[in-house]
Amino acid sequence: MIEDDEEKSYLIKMENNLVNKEKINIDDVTFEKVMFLYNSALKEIKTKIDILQDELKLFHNYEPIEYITTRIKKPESILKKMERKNYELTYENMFDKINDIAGIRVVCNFKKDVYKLVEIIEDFSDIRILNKKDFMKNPKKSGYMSYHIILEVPVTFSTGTMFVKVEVQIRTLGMDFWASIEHKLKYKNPNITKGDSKNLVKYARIINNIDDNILTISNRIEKERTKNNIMIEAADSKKDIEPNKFNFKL
Ligand code: 0O2
Repeated sequence: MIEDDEEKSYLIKMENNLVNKEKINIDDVTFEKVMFLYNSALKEIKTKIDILQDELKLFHNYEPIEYITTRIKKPESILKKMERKNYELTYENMFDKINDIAGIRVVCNFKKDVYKLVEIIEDFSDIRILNKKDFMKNPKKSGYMSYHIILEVPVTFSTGTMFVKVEVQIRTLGMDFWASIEHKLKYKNPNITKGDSKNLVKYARIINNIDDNILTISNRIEKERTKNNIMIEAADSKKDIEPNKFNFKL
């Protein structure tokens, strides 16, 4: 395992002239190189989750993922977030404190799928989990629900391997619908009225109820299917012990 200090010095070496306290300049080549690191990390995690999706389908007949999206935070948004949080605009702070420069969103059908995927991702042997936030059990005041994992993925370059941070957001279709709309209408919009804000919280609760009801239906269907399969298997095994007249030999 590469130690933290070793990693940082590796990064500094890789960036050549990137020194800890250097101020961020989004127009220079250093910034471009740093963003290359995050882009590479995003490709790595996307490939892992694509492979997981294929494996679950092929080997376990399980299709929990509806769709996956990825995005790299815009340079201006990185700076804005750092300013909002009162961080000095250095590359060091950008690496250490901004967790969602590379982001992947995994959208599932049911709440139970979200938790299943969290479990599976936690077990990926080559990633490092830094933090988990369950905004499904503890929704934000805004009504926002989702499961966030901040992790580091290993990215291998010609000169060595580096761990780079990615934020993984896992949520249901309903939560994603709400978050996308709310992001456009309210998130970071100071002009929204109190009434509209309240309504958005109300809609988040309604969507959560729908998610719960749909989960109940899905669990019932699943239970029924399992019961039927058990009955079919039992009937099949009964057939096996009956003498088969076509194969019966004296
Ligand atoms: P954008 O524009 O989506 O990129 P941290 O420093 O890691 O402890 P952080 O990153 O400040 O905490 O906040 P948090 O709460 O973990 O949120 C990370 C991301 O979740 C946000 O990134 C949003 O994408 C999403 N998010 C959080 N709260 C809300 C919300 O109320 N509504 C919506 N629609 N999305 C939310 P950014 O960088 O803030 O925004």
